Amino acid sequence: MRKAIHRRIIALRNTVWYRHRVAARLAVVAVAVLVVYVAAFRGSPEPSRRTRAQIVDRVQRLSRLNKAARKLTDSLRKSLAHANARLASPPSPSPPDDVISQPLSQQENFRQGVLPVPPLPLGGDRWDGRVNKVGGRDPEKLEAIRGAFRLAWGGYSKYCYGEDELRPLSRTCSNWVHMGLTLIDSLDTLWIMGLKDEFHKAKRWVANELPVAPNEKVSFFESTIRVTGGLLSAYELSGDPVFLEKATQIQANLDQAFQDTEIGMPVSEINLKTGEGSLPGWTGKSLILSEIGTNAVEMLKLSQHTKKMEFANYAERVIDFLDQLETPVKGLYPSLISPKNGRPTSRRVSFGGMGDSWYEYLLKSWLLSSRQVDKYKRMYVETLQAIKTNMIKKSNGRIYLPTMEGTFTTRLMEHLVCFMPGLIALGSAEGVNQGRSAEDLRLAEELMDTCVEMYDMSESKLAPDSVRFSNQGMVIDKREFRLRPETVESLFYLWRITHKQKYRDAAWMIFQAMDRNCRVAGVGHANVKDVNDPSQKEDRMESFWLAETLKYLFLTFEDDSVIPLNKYVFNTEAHPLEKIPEQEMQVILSSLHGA
Ligand code: DMJ
Repeated sequence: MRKAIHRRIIALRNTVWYRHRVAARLAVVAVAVLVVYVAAFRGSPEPSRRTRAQIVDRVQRLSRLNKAARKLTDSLRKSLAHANARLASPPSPSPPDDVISQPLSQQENFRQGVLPVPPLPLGGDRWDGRVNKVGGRDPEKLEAIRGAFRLAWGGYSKYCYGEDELRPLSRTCSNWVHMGLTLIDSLDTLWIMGLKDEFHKAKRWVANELPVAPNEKVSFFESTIRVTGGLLSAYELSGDPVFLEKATQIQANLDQAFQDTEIGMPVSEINLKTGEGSLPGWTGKSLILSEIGTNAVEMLKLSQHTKKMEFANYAERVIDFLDQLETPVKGLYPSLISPKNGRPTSRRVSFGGMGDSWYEYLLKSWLLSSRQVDKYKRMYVETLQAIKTNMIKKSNGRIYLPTMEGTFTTRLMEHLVCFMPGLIALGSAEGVNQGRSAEDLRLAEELMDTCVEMYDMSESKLAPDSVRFSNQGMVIDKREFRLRPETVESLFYLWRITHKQKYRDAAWMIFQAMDRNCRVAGVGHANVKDVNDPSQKEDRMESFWLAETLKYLFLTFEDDSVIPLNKYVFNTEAHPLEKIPEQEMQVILSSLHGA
């Protein structure tokens, strides 16, 4: 009896459970049908009048939509999983094949004492002050900059391969150095950007077609920094001796320029075949400071690699001559000098045109010599001191470095001067001015702000070639933008030295303005005639656009270990050259000083 009652209870429970389960299922199905129904007829004015065929059609469409949504969800889920995995273990920075890179430990050395990095700026930081601890690469920006380079290189290759420069608007070519200037100037950029095929093709041109003694008058200065500098850098990066061979022949021909003045300084222009030299009429046949004084980096390198000491000898001759020149302020040199008696023929002092790279090479020769030549360091520090006490001016809260005429400072500053923030920052990171590194870095950063402001002030966000400072602040002087590198060069140094994000941000803003306003579709980039009306272009793309501007921009977004600053010195045309090892430098020095 008890058993029977128990069985009855079980049966009843099962029935209830079953009924409830069925009811629950039925309820789920009913709700689903309701949802589909509501979805299908949402927005329909009169659902009751729909035909059966319409309903079937709507249900089919909904099921298709459902499938697509499922696919989308799946792919989103996959991307999310991928992104999470990447976040969990970020890829180590990997430079493209063939790029010169150093192990991270060297980068650490730079920070930890081989190059004593000064304390970060103590004040005056008007930007956001974010500091990145590591200078990893930014692949997206690198690709954009490489794209701009490819465009310009492509246009040059298509229309002017082996000639000096491309005129991008008319798609014609110009020659003034007669040695394939853009090709030579671009060699190391091709290498650094990993454009191997283009590099090897260009190397064949150098080996087979580069003229080393064209029967033309060429600029001693421009050929030294662009052609010799470019070939030397290509030699060191690739190790191919053909580059060194050509650089040696060309510089030997250029050095005939030293024979043509009474005081033994090089003339402006020299015919590489006949050795005939000349001086420019517009200077009243005077020598230009930057033209005679910018060759120590290339000459020391040539002597190191060829063991021929006449190159280093010429450089030493120039430096000694300028070192003993009597000037009103120690460390500031006249822009023009008589080739007959070596006296100043102008009282103009400038860190822009006619002066700039002479000062640059004082610090860079010292660094290149692995700090072996005190004279270079002393002269650089004298210059830095003179700038601080005699030249830096302030206008509306911004500092600037104007040109001086005698003892008067003008209110003009050229874009060319904007390499100075980078140079001063480099000297500060290297501790050239003992005990004053932080002060120097602050000066560099403030001047950098002014140079960036020169871009920010115009409608196109391109900088004019020069600005004037009035009581109202900075105004445009020369309206054109010439694809010049100086500001992005300095941003590169300041980024590498401080890792403040603001420097990369500024470089990116400037790159975008350059590419947007100067691009000539399918051909390259052209100068802009008026930074407030960039539609007006000049038919010119100078070789430094590929050699310097795009290279510095690229390196700003590369990892610090690509062309690391503790190993390389950039010549004034942005050609990286390895610091000369101490022992090899001693060989050069003992030969120079007859020991
Ligand atoms: C470059 O050829 C070099 O940087 C040179 O020292 C001065 N200026 C131009 C680019 O503006």
